[in-house]
Amino acid sequence: MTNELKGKVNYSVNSNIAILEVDNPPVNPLSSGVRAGLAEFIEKANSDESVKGVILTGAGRSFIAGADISEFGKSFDGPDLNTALRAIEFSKKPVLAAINGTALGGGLETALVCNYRMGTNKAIVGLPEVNLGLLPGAGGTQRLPRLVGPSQSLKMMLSGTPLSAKKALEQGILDAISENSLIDDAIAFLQDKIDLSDHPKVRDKNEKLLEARGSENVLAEAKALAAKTRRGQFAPGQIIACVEAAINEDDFDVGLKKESDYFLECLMNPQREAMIHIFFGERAASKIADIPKDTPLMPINTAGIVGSGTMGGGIAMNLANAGIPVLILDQDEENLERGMGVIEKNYQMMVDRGRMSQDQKDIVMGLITPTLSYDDLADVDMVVEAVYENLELKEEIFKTLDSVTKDSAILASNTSGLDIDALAASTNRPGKVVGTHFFSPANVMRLLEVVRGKDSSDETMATVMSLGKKIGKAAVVSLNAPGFIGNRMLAGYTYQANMLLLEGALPSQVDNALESFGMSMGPFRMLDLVGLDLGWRARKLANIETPLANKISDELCERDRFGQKNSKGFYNYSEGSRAPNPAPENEEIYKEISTKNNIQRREISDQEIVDRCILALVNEGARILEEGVAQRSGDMDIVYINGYGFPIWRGGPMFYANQLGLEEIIKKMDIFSDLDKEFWKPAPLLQKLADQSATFGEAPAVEDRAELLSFKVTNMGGV
Ligand code: 3H9
Repeated sequence: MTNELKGKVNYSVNSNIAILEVDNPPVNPLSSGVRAGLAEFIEKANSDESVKGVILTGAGRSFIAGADISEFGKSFDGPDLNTALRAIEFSKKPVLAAINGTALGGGLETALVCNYRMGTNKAIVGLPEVNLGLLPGAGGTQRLPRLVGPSQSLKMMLSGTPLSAKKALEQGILDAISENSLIDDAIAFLQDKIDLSDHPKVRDKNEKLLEARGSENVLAEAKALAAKTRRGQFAPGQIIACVEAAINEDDFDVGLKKESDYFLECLMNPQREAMIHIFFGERAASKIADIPKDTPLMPINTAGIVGSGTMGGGIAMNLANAGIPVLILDQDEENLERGMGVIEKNYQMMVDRGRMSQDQKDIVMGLITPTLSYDDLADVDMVVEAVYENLELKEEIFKTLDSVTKDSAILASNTSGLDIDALAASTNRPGKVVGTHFFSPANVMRLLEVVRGKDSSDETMATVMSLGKKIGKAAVVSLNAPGFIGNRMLAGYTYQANMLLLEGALPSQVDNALESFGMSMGPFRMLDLVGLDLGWRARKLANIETPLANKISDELCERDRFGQKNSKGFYNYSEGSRAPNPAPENEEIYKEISTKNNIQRREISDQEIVDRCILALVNEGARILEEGVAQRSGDMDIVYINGYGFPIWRGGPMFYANQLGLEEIIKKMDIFSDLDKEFWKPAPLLQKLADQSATFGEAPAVEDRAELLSFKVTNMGGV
């Protein structure tokens, strides 16, 4: 085996069975050395007279995590995957896949060319390629429908959601589950089969496909599912076309060839690059540049939540779902009861929809304990304060928490913008104070901004980032600066959306243009959902003059139009429905405000709407990057995709800007500067990178940025 190849396969023989162990830590992707090793050692096993069968397994915690994602879009070394898999499928001796952990994508496809499959009860199998803008291109679209039927296989491939070992056994993907030593059980299983004259091959199982032939239902249902859950994405249609070929082609290899052609089309599609950027971006975001990888983590075995409202309840569910016992505290008994009721109702909804069993619900509910007393928090490892946004109140709570909890406990604030350093200053443990900005509903939204105060210790940051991963969040670090990352970028986006209304567009045009671009919800539907009255009330309370862009929403509030909560805002809503209907009665308001402010109304193109709103995100993103508030441009992509409904297949706003070209962005901004010179001034970093024909990915490392731009990274004092 040559040294340049990545990963390897270990070969040994036990009781006349050759054992091929994929060894490519940490998760055993099918890199060049693995493909070469599989081809070489299957050949070796076949040519060794004493060997009667072959077991294929993985070293460490994973079986095989799929193709090596870092190879896509590049030239690669060694044999291609399908050559290696063909060697396994046509092995003269029976092959059993002993699935010791995750078998995903090409990993499951490798198992599907084996004659038999056995898993441990921790095994997980799935075809998640759709999440990378791809389809299972190593036979998965042809073999999985043969085992589980086309309908179930389409559900698996379009959702990308893996199955547990138990479910995989029920579905016929696994032949057996090992309860003891996997390799011993696998050897015994194979010994039993060795004398059979023939060993099953998935490619020969046609019954389930023939049953579906001639019926349009399966494909129509899949198309409806893809339209609903994967709007704008290219790969789902290709997956459906592959399964259609599996159903209708008599010759397995013709279906396989079609799969290969459709795979290539996905590979060449820009969505693939964008979605793989997000895959690696999410993993990069979890690392903090200046914190050593081996920083010790503090164990979080128990947690407390202060505040049993919507956010507190959602955060409690996150922790309980990850098996962490939570005490949820509220000082008002009625609130607490109501909060527990909401949590129970949310879980019940999951049971009713088949997403959770009654037993699982009982377990998670058993992990959430309500309390009215701070004293009960004495022994928890971490507390997340989740009361409403009021600095004095939060400071009071932090003081109390500091006095009642053990010294080692981490104190986190769920805030969308308050100063973490001020909260830290109200305690005697500033190193253990951190911001955890969850997004609503916290039990659903994946984004978690972890806010690093000036004193937050390495251990605290590393522990909270690791907890974020444990509870299934996409965690991104933000410095403690006004608006953190997401909301600071959002301000310019909604500003432009509002200005577009004053210049002649209607809410439905702005929303439709941005939804066609791929945003999950246009800005006015979003504002109606959040409630227009929050900002209006805050401005009134603080006696702040309404900025131009907020004049429309303030005027709507003056007329009792608060958004969905009272069925009228930018849109009208029928009783009990969230579907927006036009509100022609508002048009006079837009026109009046335009006239009062000397704004000429005109026809506005959809392209201008998209450019102005999205480039506003990009320009603010560039400032956030140069100030070091975000560590890397990809972090902002993760924020926007997981917290603000930006389409994953466009790779996030900063990746989108790179694709468009930063010079092009500057040109467009230059045209818009006729409308508003100040707003459209390019961020210095954006200008600099555009001048160098570079991308945001090439921005200087966070520690070098300040010097480069003569910008002092000290302005992190919060709001
Ligand atoms: C495919 O198979 C196409 C075929 O159908 C057709 C081919 C012709 N490749 O996530 P983690 C890295 S497409 C390369 O933190 P976990 C990852 O970047 C593939 N690298 O661990 C990270 O690196 P770093 C279909 C990979 O325990 C490190 O491993 N398969 C790959 O939380 C640890 O990863 C998938 O989509 C890979 N395939 O989760 C599965 N996978 O330490 C993708 C991981 O430098 N993988 N890395 O940041 C996963 O979903 C999770 O990694 C897994 C483990 C659940 C396996």
